[in-house]
Amino acid sequence: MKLAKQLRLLLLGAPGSGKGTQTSRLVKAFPTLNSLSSGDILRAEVARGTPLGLQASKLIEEGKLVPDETMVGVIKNHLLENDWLNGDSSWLLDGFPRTGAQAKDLDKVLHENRADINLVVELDVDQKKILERVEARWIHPASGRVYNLDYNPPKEPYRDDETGEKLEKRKDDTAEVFGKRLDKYNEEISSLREYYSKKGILHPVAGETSDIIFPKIKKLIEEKFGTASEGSS
Ligand code: G5P
Ligand code: MG
Repeated sequence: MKLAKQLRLLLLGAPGSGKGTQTSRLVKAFPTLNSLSSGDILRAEVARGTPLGLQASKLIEEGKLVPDETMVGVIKNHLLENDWLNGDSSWLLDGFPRTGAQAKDLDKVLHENRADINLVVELDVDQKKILERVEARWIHPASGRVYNLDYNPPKEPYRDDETGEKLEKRKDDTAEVFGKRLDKYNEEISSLREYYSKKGILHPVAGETSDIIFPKIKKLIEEKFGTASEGSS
């Protein structure tokens, strides 16, 4: 489906709430929508052993946040490199911003480029249920594709559906680190909620599973941004 207006969307949600899962489904449903995941970007830097990767790897493994200034610079560079820092592109950010300071700094950069955020979706999932999700998660690091042994298992056990490459566990998907990540999320989310609800663009979307949440987000986007059939202007 083609969007009638450019969409610049933030996906907020606790660790394991399904941000990555919704991102994959949304980019499939709306092919002009691009996506950036701050966690995937950082994990790629860790895998490449870059200076940022070295800095981030310890923080990620301890369930701590990478400093705001570093993160804002990373996302800004990715938007620039992809030529998305303008009013003509549609994209969604998964996992960024996650502090009030990141949100304000991002807005400054976007506003200067006439690319203000126009929708923020907060995934509202029962936090008691998500530890078991991340314990059963396996990822394909090169693409960011996410699997779950119970919910969406790979076609071949522990192998990526598209490349056949081996899947890996994330080092921060242990009960101990997950607890720290969740605490950090709960500490930061109220300032983000307040910030975006004052702007009138925050939409919490609740559901027990990602299958229930996805059609609600899709409908919200269709209502607010309209759709045009492929090929029409
Ligand atoms: P990340 O990578 O952004 P988190 O903690 O925010 O990590 P995470 O863990 O990636 O978020 P998610 O993307 O919200 O979770 O969830 P997901 O992967 O889609 O789903 C989780 C699992 O559940 C998967 O196995 C999926 O298949 C399954 N699943 C989905 N839906 C359902 C369902 O309905 N039912 C069931 N049973 N299963 C389901 O950030 C990692 C680290 O990077 C740093 C931080 O250190 C952070 O901890 N970082 C930043 N630091 C500072 N600022 C930032 N902006 C940063 N961004 C990242
Ligand atoms: Mg994710």
